[in-house]
Amino acid sequence: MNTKDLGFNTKQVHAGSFEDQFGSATVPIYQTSTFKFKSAQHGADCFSGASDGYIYTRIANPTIRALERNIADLENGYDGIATSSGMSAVTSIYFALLEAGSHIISTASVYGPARGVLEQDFSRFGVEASFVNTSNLKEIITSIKPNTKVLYIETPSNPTMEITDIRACAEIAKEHNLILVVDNTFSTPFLQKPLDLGADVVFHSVTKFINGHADIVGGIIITKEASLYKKLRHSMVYMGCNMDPHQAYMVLRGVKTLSLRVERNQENAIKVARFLENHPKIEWIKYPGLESHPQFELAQQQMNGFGSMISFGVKGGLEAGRQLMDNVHLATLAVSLGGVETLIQHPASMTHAGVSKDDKLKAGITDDLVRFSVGIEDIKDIIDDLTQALEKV
Ligand code: LCS
Repeated sequence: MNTKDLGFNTKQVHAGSFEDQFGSATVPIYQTSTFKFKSAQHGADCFSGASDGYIYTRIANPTIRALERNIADLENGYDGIATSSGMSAVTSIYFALLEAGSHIISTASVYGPARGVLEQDFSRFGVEASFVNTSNLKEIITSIKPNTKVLYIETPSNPTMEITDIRACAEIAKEHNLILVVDNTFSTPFLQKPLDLGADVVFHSVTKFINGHADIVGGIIITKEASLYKKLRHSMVYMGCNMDPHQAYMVLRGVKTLSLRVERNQENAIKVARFLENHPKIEWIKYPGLESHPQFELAQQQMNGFGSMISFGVKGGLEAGRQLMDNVHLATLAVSLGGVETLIQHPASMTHAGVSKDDKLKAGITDDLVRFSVGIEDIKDIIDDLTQALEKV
């Protein structure tokens, strides 16, 4: 179905779907590792590209292709590449776009392992990386070197909730011949479309909002045009980072309600943010939808909503934050984010534990930072839970 000119809600339900021989109303799970050729010539044609038939599930599979086309449509991109996890999307991107002697500039407070794999692993192959506060464009510009190939940003960033100006980064990237990659996991294409703002590549941990039900891990990469798509698909296929058909089916089911969930997530989030902002036991709070957020105006310009991730510190620091996390009942004390359920976690000792103490502080990941992913439950219940837990602090 051609959904290019249809609205977002229509696209999320229908984009990428196709008719099969039985008239299935949803895209079935093509649980097969390999596909039968009609003849030896057909097999050879599939491999040479003369025919576009399916060959082998690591390379492509109908269920996975339906998901890839769906999210590519939602992001206004050329095409998509689904991966086994968000991290395999990250490593496929690094593998495709970097080489020995090249340099990448990245947001300092990116998801911990996206930083760790550059520092600990890609460094062994001669790749250099600088981690800067990408919210400050001057820091990006002064970090550019003759060998810089990629500008990689996460906005809002995990877990500091800092916003980077995507359009300005696209201009910098164009001027210096860099590829601009945006991790759009926190916003989803419903709230932010990096490719429309000038990015070359956008990706997601679909584990989060896109699937939305905390029951699978996965990733997806979308490019603006064909040549980067080919490079990235090659990288995914050769590293074996493919998604599985069953995973793709689950994500296809999840994405159909993306906008409905995100609307409710963020309707609750602003109420939680205002509650915390006014609570006497809260030291500080960072949510892009609050006027107190340093980039509130930029967030309004480049996002269609502020999402549902909140970071805050409890008065009394780490110990007080621990007491809060140990006393919530409705919110689940667990990593991950972007699901229908409310989650709470402590980045310094959990998701970002692999980042050195010094680098954590430079990136703004303080010991007292508590991260809250607001779910779609009744707002009264979420706030009652926080109220009773804060009373015990
Ligand atoms: N990008 C962002 C912004 C993320 O938050 C994560 C995971 C990834 C990439 C990697 O995706 P994955 O391989 O897990 O699908 N973030 C997590 C978090 O904050 N808690 O647990 C995982």
